[in-house]
Amino acid sequence: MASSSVFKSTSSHPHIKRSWWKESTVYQIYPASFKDSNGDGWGDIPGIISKLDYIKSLGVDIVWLSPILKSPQQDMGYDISNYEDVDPLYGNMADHDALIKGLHDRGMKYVLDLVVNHSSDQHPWFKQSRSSKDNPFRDWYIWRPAKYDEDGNRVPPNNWESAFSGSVWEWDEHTQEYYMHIFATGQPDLNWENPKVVDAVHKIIRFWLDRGVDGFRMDVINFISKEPGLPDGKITKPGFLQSGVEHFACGPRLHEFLQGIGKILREYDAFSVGEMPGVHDTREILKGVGQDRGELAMAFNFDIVDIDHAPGSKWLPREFTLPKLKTIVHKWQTFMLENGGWNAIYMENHDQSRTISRYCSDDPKYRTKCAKLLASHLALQSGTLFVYQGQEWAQKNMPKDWDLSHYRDIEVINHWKTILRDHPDDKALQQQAKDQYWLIGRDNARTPIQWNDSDRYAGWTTKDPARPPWMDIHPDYATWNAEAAVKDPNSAFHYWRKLLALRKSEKDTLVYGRFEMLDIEHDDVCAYVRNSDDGRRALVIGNWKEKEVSWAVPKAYADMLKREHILPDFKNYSEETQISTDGGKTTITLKPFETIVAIG
Ligand code: TEU
Repeated sequence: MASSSVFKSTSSHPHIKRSWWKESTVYQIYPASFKDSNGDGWGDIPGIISKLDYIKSLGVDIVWLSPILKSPQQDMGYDISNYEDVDPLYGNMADHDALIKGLHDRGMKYVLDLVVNHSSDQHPWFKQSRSSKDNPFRDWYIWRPAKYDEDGNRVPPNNWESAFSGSVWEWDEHTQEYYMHIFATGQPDLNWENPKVVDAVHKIIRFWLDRGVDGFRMDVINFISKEPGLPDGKITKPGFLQSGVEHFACGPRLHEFLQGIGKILREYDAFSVGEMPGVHDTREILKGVGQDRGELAMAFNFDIVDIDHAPGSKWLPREFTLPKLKTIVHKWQTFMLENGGWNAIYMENHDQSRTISRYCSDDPKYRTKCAKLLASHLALQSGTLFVYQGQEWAQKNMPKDWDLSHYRDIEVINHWKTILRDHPDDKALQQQAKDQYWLIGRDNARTPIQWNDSDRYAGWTTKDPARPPWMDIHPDYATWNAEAAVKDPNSAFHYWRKLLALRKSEKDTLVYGRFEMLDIEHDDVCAYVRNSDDGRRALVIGNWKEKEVSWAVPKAYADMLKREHILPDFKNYSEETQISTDGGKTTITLKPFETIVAIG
């Protein structure tokens, strides 16, 4: 880490090409939890259509839906059994066409979640593949014979650990081989070494682009190329199973495959964002998102969302510190701007918990203040901005006192079974796991959207629904809901709305401008500066702690704290911010979770 207190990006960065998708804000919807229009207890496409004006009023440009295609829902639709049809849970193709039209009529674009590292085990391809070793579809998936230990016991082909259930290898009695599934047993990995699989995926991409889809979010797209030979993962923990991610994240043919996809996307000027877990090397990600690479437009990296758990184990806590976060933000902001790449900037999604609970405070006293602090922190960085459903009105994590009966996620449910099996008497470990499920578990992002206080289901479903919501409604819905936020001019909703407008009006500075992280070692304050090529600057300062903090403002930026530069819309306290200058030194004293933005 550099020793100076001011991290300057290098003097100039390559001319960053301008694109509509760089200046856009994406709103992510988790369809199962967004709005239930028919009272079956499950969100659906007509429910989303009923809220398009609400979404438009926030000022977003693109809507990304988590999967709505045919699926047995073992992993909430990330296990697809028909890539060219909508699951009846969500509606039908006519509903989907109506959604696309509804978005286009409102000047918004639509992004589909493309899950092609794996399919569902209920997909006809896999049913064929597992039927016999000489079936034409056998090689569409990754099958391997068993190995045997010195005692003649059958063992899996390697030691890779699945994200959801033990080994990545599932034994198939019928054909006496294992098949690979990096995720659930119902999510067999497709074999991208087979050109027929590549052709089939290209056909799916064209099918949806021709149907009016404007682009794709690509699920774990950096997993599609595995290292030949599928070697054992390095030993980093006791026992047989090891991560192995070094052998399946960003494998040797990834960029060849991405260039094949990129060629099709370019024909349609389509949007693309790749999800790239398990890789923290900026240069590797740049190969996928460099503006002249012809692969993807941008990628989600996992440095920030992996910050508060141990490497390789989501359920072993690791201390979150602000300097760690600032180092990561600095790394990705400066690197991509200086190297012609592009960031997807996000902090929440359907796999991550609610940021006000995770990093700041969701106490009613600070809930909106923290939501605004985090909104300014994220929205004023360079990159394409992603806002997740509920984040715009300060949704928080599930109640801490909710027991595991409220959790639905296969990841938590399977992990808890493992804990009880392997550590039946270790109450401390069991409590640590439950604490981590609450802090960072995916269920926190999946509680039904609280629309209003009209009934016990927060207006999420119909009156007297045939079935209750598939997940419990957060009990604070009467006070905290989308409609109350829209009515309240001081809500996080309107703060986000104004931030998105500011990004557009100040795009030279906020979207394309250079980035400088200030005072990266400071434990409590995160402050950064944006600089446009013509010298217009933005200064974003936030106190991330529940205490008053005084911070020495670097001389080069003290003048930006003059009253005329501070934007009143982006303060989260009504009182004037305390700024003092003594002997040429400027100090700002920030109340708990106070943030300010200055531009000039
Ligand atoms: O997630 C893949 C992924 O690596 C991380 O999000 C994380 O490993 C996962 O949430 C388990 O901790 C994508 C989807 O976003 C996720 O919802 C799916 O479960 C997963 O792929 C499999 O398709």
